[in-house]
Amino acid sequence: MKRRQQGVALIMVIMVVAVITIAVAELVSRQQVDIRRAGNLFDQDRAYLLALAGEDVARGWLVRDIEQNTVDNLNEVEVSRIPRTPFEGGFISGWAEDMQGRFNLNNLLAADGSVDPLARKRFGRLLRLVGLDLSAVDAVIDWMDKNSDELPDGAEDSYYSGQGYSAANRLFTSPSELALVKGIGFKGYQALAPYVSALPERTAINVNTAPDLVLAALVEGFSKEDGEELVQARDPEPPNEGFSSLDDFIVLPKLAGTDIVETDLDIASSYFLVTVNTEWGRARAQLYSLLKRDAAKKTVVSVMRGQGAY
Ligand SMILES: [Ca+2]
Ligand SMILES: [Ca+2]
Repeated sequence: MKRRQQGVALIMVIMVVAVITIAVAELVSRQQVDIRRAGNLFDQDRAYLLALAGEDVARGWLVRDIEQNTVDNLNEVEVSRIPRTPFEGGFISGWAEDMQGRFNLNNLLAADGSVDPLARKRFGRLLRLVGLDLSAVDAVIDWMDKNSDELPDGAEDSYYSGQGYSAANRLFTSPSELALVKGIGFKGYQALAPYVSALPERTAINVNTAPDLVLAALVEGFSKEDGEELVQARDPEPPNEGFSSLDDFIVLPKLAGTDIVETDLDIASSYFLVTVNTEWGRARAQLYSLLKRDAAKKTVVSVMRGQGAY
């Protein structure tokens, strides 16, 4: 009897020890998960802060640039590129893009809300150059204008409510909104994406940084090949320093006898999109920052930041 009781007591002791061992093991493993999680969060924070530091570097570069010259060209944009470089204990890479080398969607409306005829013409040509239908211009304007009156080929809430959303009826905050617009859609947006921007005010197109299709869209009847010829005339060989005056562009033989006008064209820019990629420990971050440079005050501010897509 006594021996039996001893046996039971021994089994109970073994069970208690087992339970304690399991509990401790679980506690330790949970603690390790917590430590790792905290470490990941710390790494993510550092990666993001490092990306913000990259944005600061870009701001400094833009200020130095405006102190040195009043022209912006592709050579400057190229030299601003930072390859993957160790920085403050992590890695950083980044580049700037001139957002005024693109067609600013928000130029389609004048300050008083009326349609800008020149911008409308240029955007219509750009649509055709990327293979979209000209009729989508009306839909893009309806998307932005405050009213709900449909233009002939346009679309307002009566159309979009069937898609489950409404027209923005305000200026574009991101070109990606184009994916929602009638006649454009996601594929159309992808085709237009390298050539359009959505800046918070009306801007000129910088002919020094504009790619072939944006230049071709400035002239009635011009094809992609004509645009390529303009790029070739601007930057015959590296360094691609472009034109030092807008006149030098306008007087190109290629443009003689065309309907080109100087309105809303320039050789300098105020808006740049900076993309910064960083790594810290196990974390990575990508930051997009739309920077606005004030040439007179020599200041640069971030007007929009994002971690998804511009
Ligand atoms: Ca410059
Ligand atoms: Ca509208």
